[in-house]
Amino acid sequence: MTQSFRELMAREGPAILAGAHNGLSARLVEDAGFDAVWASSFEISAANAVPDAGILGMGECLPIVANICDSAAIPTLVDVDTGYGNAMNVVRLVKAYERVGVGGICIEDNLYPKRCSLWEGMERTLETTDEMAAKLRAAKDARLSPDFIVVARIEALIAGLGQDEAIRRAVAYDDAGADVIMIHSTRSTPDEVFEFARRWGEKSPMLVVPTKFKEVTADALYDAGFKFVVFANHGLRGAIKGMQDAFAALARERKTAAADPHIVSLDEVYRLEGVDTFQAEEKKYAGEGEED
Ligand code: SPV
Ligand code: MG
Repeated sequence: MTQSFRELMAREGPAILAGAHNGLSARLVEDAGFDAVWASSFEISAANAVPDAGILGMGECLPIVANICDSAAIPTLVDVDTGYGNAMNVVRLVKAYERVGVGGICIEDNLYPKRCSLWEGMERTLETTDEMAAKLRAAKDARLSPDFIVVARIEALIAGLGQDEAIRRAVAYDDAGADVIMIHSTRSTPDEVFEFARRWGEKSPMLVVPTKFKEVTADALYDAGFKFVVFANHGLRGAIKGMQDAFAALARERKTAAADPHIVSLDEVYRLEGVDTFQAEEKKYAGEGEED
């Protein structure tokens, strides 16, 4: 089992992450054979029925992230949006997240409070390069383990600022100590992330989230220079569809058997939540502590 993002970086081939929003979804990410968990702000927001717009604070996300780390044996990269404030907020965040087992964080150069990058037709003003660089330096100084990685996420293409600005920011973030550069795009083809990758070369590893450019494979992205590929929100969207289908069948047919085509067995739930281990431990410790 891979324990850290550094180990993943040292390996050949793409490292593929999938999004999670709680312990159960993180376990499903691991079960499906992905290399690491992406603790997605999009998923965590949606799972709490609020928009991905910096509504949830770090204090609300921390226990969710701790549960994610506890539930999967693969590393977790946490999408921390803008870091919930300035460099000082980032210092506190890194200390708190590293303590609960997080393997790395991804900080984006949106202004706090951010607006979901996937929303269309938005005016976008980015964080200054200096302020973002300060957050990255703060994150690197605050981490305890050299294995903890800091990903710098560039929103310049989404903000319409062009490739030159994206590269200028990448250079600044790399100089500030970022371990990985994420270039984000909401185009329907990967052309602009490919162009960025060509210009960036092998200066430092790159990460990409191909939500909108759906047809490109992880292998094609790797061949274009991306080490990390994140399937960010598909587990949650699948879960919503599964719940909608199950609830619709129940509401329509008014009997529990109606849900059967849309749900897993109770045994599968028991497996995922670790009932076997629980029962073995219960047996082992049964009677302990009782008075003679
Ligand atoms: C997330 O999964 O929360 C991300 C990726 O940040 S995106 O939704 O594309 O911004
Ligand atoms: Mg996010």
